[in-house]
Amino acid sequence: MASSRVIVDRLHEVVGPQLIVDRDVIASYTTDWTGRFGGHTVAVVRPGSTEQVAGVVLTCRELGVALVPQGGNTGLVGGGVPLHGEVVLSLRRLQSLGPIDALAGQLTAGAGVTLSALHRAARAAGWAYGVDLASRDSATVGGMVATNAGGTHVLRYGDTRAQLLGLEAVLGTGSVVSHLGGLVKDNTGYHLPGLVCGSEGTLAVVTAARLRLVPAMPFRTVAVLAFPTVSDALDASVSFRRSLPALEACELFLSSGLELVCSVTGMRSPFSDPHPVYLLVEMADHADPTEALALATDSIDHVLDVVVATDLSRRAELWRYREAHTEAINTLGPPHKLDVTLPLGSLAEFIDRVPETVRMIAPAARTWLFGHAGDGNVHVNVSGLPPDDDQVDDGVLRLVADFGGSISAEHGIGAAKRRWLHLSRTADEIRAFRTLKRALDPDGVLNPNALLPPDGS
Ligand code: 2HG
Ligand code: ZN
Repeated sequence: MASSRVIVDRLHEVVGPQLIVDRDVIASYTTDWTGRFGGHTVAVVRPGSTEQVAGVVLTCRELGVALVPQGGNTGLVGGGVPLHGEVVLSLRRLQSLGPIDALAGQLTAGAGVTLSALHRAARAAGWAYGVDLASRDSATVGGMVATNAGGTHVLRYGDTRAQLLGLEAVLGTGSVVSHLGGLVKDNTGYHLPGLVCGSEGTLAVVTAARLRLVPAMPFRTVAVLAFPTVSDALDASVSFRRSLPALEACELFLSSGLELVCSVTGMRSPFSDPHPVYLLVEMADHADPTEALALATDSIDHVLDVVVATDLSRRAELWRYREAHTEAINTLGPPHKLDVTLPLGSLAEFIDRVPETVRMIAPAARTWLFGHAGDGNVHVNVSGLPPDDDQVDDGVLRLVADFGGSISAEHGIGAAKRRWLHLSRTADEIRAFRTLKRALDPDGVLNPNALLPPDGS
């Protein structure tokens, strides 16, 4: 491999002053959002065009140095930070936001466009974008495509892959593949967007995406319902999904999580008395959905209490009880994050059993459970563990596999879970992954620490 001096000089030829070596500036690119994963890098490069991205990939390939593509650095599994000296390829400057095709309801967005900017652009044109998540102000289109981001609206609009009509990306060979026409029906061979989406930067660097938009819904109602048990809350979630076509989100959290959120944010609980389990439900429609939600709620058993909001600021407050879990848990130190999906029939039992599974392995650790009840995705967060001790991760992920679940619902495998990939994928599947990796990134330049288990394991 070339020396640091040569790497810096050669990359400088490609991106000029957009090469960062200043240690203080670099620090924000080398540690992930949780603080659990981080390393060092020779340089951060911030190309301003697809050609420059290709130039960076080609240069790294030629010099035998690996790179880590990075968007808003909101990843939670160590997949977007350099762990062993890789070059950081920041895509944040790819900010182009094309015009909205009002006939098709589509737009092309550069990899560096944030989710909030995408929402604003869609809204201004009378449309909406179907994916939403708490890190919307920092998460970027490129990162969301690379990780197939899910979020809170998956049960209505699907994940990022379901919005993706086309892609521009730089392969590990340095060649640019671009298919951004946005034709909804287009059976002309392999679906590269679908393949690159969720590949966590291991096959290609996403530079732009063609995205479908969804109709904007002028009326919105959010409610938080309280239940005595997880099972009751999940039964309610099934009933809402069956009876409310305008259901946009159905999110679960527990009394301990709400208490922590309130103590960290200074918010007051929405209820005068604490309850064991909460379900946040959001409806969005062309007419006011409040009545439909009230009727559906009346037919549900074991509702202990309910608060409803229709105006924007109160709705945002109710959402904050759920969305602030991540930052509240982080105040306790870097958590271990196990983002998993269970078959809906096993979700309640899994949630009941996880705290005990953790306690058996690490009696002093604390388990936090919350997530997207509507699609079976629960976020198991464990605080009070040393960053490198992964016995709890092992115990919980094996429990997930025993229940027929997936070890990653939406955050990806990253560096955090690669050694457990076999719990969710067969040996033949992993071999096929490696074959694809070799074909599109023959020299292993792209994101070597993410997704695929180390060779030989
Ligand atoms: C969420 O649903 C995010 O809020 C983050 O996926 C989950 O912090 C987490 O574990
Ligand atoms: Zn989530």
